[in-house]
Amino acid sequence: MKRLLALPTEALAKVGYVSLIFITFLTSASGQGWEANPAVVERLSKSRSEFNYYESKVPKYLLPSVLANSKGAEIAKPEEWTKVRRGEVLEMFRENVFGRIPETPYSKTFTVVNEDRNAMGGAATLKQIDISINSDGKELKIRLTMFVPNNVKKPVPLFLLIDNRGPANTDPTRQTKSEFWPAEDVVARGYGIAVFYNSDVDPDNFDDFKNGIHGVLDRGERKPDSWGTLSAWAWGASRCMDYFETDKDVDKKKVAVLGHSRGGKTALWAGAEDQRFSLVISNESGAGGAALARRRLGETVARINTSFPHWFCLNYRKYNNNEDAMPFDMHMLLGLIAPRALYVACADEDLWGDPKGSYISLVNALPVYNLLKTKSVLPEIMPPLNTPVIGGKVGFHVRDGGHNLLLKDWNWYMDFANQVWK
Ligand code: GTR
Repeated sequence: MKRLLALPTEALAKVGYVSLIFITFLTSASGQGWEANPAVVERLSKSRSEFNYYESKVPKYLLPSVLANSKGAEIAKPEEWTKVRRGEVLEMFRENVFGRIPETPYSKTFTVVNEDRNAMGGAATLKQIDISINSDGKELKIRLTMFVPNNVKKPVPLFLLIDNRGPANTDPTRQTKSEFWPAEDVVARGYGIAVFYNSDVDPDNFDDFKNGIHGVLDRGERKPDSWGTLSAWAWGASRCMDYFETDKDVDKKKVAVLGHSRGGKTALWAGAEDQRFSLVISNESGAGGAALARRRLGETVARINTSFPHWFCLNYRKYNNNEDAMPFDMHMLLGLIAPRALYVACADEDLWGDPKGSYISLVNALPVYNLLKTKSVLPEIMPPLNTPVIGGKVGFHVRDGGHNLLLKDWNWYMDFANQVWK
């Protein structure tokens, strides 16, 4: 088990991180928290021998401080974060990881194409909305599907899923049901639930950015910081939020954005770019999401940029096999969600997504929460398997089993929402 300690500047100066004030230094300690199952470590190591799954082989690393400003000074006042530092960190992620959204003007319309007040046997109202984006004669349509519980006070808090698994998981007729989007269970707890299909916004393959929203909004040559596909999906989540702002059934102060895996990375970026989301949920987001890149456990920066060349901006490739040169790490992406609610979840057998690296990342985002006076504390030792931990505005769990989004995860998210939205 690891402990988290902060060390002062001198140590950083030695390795050239002169502008950084605090680091996280990992030392050994013992505890009762979650540890990777050695049999799973063995199995995964055999199947992907070029990647590291052993905790003992995680290299030593230094984390940049989320609270040090560009001149190296540690900020101490909430307004220094909200007025200066937050913008600097956001820019770092735009410039180096997800890319910048183009400023091309567009128009937008919402069309309710179907409304059924008697869905789910009368328990909910189904609404299907086409969000149409138009620019220079080109059009993109995002199909938003949502259920709002009928027998509760309006407006309702709502969960928006970024669906990366296809419409089969989100059947509006409810003939096919899936734990990935458990609409009946969410409605039964008094929440609204919504979904859009990520490929409506941008197809999930390398098409040289010709299709989807890139085909509609991109102009001229691509630049090293032009937006990638994850950024496009996050932008799509914001267009759904635009719609919620017009729907009297939805409590716009209580909208959660949630995604699994590549959708989890996207949910984090959507929450960073768009502060209207008051709760952000990252389900097994791993590399390019909640997991610290510097640990190089499971999926690495080089691997993700190679397997998925369309996900990030070109600049992210500067950090292929070069993680220690990053002026940021993923704890700083999590810090961008503060002071809003944030839940990070992992799965026991999903070591590709580095559960421990995701927890350490979350712990290292907490200085922002505490600076912003939203007291949020997590134990240094990871919580045991299937034991959610909530510390103020942040939550975390490691669920048993493999890489998936299940009802068990959703139930813990709703428990968390009950607390942070009460
Ligand atoms: C994997 C990828 C992960 C994760 C996952 C998913 O192949 O390496 O980063 O995004 O796909 O989205 O299911």
